Amino acid sequence: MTDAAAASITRHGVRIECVRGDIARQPDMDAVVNAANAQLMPGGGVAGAIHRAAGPALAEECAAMAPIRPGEAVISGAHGLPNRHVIHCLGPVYGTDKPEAALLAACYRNALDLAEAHGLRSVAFPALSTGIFGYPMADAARVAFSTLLARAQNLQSVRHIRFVLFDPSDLELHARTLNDIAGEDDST
Ligand code: AR6
Repeated sequence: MTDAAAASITRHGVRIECVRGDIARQPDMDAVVNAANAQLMPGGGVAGAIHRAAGPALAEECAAMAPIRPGEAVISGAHGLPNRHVIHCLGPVYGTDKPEAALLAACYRNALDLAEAHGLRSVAFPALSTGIFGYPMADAARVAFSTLLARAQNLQSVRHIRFVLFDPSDLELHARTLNDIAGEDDST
C-alpha cells in the first residue's frame, strides 16, 4: 500500500507528491505510468509489476502500438489494474540514448500531454529509467521534478501528480529533491 506523502507541494493548483509504494497499487489514480521497453511487453521492475497486475490483455492491446522510441509515450486501457489507463513511457538507457536528460524530460512531458488529452485528473509515475536503464537517481529526480514543475502551469485537467518510490532511500532522495527544486522556484 501507499504510505503518507513524504513530500507534497502545490503549484498552479497541481499537487505534486512523493510516496513510498508499488506503482501497480495506486487505486485512487486515474492513470499509472509504466517504465516500458520499446516493444511494450512485460519486463522486470515496473513493467513486470504492471503487466502482472493488468493481465495478458494489456500486452495484447499494446502490441499494436509498438515499437516506441526513447522519450515517447503511448496510452492504453488498464485491464486488471485499478486505474482507467496505463501510460507507457520509454525512458533513455543511460549512456546509450542521448541526450539522456532531454529524452527523460520528454517522457514526463509526453505522459502529461496524453493525460491531458484524455481528461485525466491524476497520474502516478515511477522513477523512469532509474532501474534497469541505469540513470543515476539524483540526476533523474532533478530532471523529473523540474519538468513537472515547469509543466504545472499549462495543465488544465491534471490536478494531482504522484511519484511512487519502492525503496525508502529513493523516497528520501526524491522528497528532498522535490522540496529543493520547489524552493528554488518559489516565485510561483
Ligand atoms: N513500483 C514502484 N517503483 C518500482 C517498482 C514498483 N513496483 N518496481 C521497480 N521500481 P525499472 P527502467 C523502481 O527497471 O530503468 C523493464 O524491464 C526501481 O527501483 O522498472 O526505466 C522494462 O521492460 C527503479 O528505481 O525501469 C525495460 O526494459 C524504477 O522503478 C526496462 O526495465 C525504474 O526501474 C526499463 O528500465
